[in-house]
Amino acid sequence: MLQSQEKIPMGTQDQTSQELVRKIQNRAARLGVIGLGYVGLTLAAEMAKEGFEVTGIDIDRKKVDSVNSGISYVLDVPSETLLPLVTQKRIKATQSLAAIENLDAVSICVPTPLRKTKEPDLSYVIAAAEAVSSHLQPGQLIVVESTTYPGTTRELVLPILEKPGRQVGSDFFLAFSPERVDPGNFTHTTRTIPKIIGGVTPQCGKLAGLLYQQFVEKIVPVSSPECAEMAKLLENTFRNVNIALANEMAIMCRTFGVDVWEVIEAAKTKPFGFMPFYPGPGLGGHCIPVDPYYLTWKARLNGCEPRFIELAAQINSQMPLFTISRVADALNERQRSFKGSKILGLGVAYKRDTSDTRESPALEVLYGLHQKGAAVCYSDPHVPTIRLNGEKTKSLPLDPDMLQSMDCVVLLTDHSAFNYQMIAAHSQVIVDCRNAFKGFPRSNIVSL
Ligand code: SAJ
Repeated sequence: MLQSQEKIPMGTQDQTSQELVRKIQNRAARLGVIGLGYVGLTLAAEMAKEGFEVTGIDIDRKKVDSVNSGISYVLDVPSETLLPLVTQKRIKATQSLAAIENLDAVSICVPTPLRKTKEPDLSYVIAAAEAVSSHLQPGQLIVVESTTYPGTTRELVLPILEKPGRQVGSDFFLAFSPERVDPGNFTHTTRTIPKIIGGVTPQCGKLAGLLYQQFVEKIVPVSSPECAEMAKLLENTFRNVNIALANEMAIMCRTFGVDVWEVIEAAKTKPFGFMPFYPGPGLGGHCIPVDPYYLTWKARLNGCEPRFIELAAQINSQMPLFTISRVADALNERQRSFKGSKILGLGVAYKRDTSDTRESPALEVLYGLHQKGAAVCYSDPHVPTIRLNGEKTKSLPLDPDMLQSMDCVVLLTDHSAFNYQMIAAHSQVIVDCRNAFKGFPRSNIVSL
């Protein structure tokens, strides 16, 4: 049971709110999560661990069946945690949107990707809002968690829910609370990461805060959903532009003949006013490269021109090409060209110790090397197969002979599982995009 932090004062409560407050406080509230990805399933598990009965709703039959079998497909929710919650009937999953009618609160955790035009794709949020609207019951609390531009909750979701003459703040309650899951981060979890909550009305915010404080250690109430939406975009845009700065430093250090990693380690010794970010082969994942475009798209609609954020995106997106140029330098030193060279990519996931390859810059580097005529292969202990220029390609096991047969090895994602000693000992030359070979003899290491 969570230690009760300062309770959210509920103020004057109408009958509907009082009923919901009572159900939340005695764990009788039936909770729902729409979208059982790495955010939704993790959230459902935290709710269930606190004693709530949770219904997960997803369009993907495989996810629904896997959850109902107690088999997890999300790194942060081990099956050993999920199975007992399912057998105790604390969690169940369904594809049926009608299940919403039997719930007291619903959290929407669906993807917010980009279209090919780099514009926001809110089709999943709209579909979820429409599903909720067609099954909405009096007094239900709806919380949107999907990362999106400021105004989405009030301008897009609210009208869908109010459509048939319902009134927010009395007939139903609506808030925005950004997900902040960092996949694979077992230090900061859904339970321990402070949760920002902005209600469309004060009562909406209080009810959402009361619900979430049952299974999240710290609630951060803000005055509006727009503030909550903007805070999340600030967090991730901050990360994006600082990574771009690290990448630009890498490009500049190359021209000065200075090791950018040594520069960053030195700068890190400043005990205040500095926060280290690191260069890499580019920006991957479905958040950091994506979220700033939600902000810039909305800003332009409001007449702002976010040049700084746009420039950061340009710098980050040129890093795969910069990485390829470093491979060219490494081959050139050995009188080799791309054509006729065998190149091994180490790590294709978008970041360390994950199997997720969405927006992975490593794939862009491998595609680019292939286009230049190199014979390209890869090894990633977390990613068994990828499509490389339309061909299904398998991850290769690493061994000394295989490494020695490669003209160049490119370390793209620094998984913990790699045997760095063996790789360094048996590779002709390594282009190290992640400073993974820090401290190794430099004779066959080429840094980004
Ligand atoms: N990266 C760099 N240099 C860095 C840090 C990251 O090149 O110094 C790259 C990574 O290799 C990766 C990409 O940026 O390709 C994104 O990295 P990430 O660590 O931000 O990973 P995400 O996107 O899975 O998780 C982030 C969260 N990460 C952290 O706060 C550490 C957080 O920003 C959000 O909670 C989450 O996205 C989200 O869902 O919004």
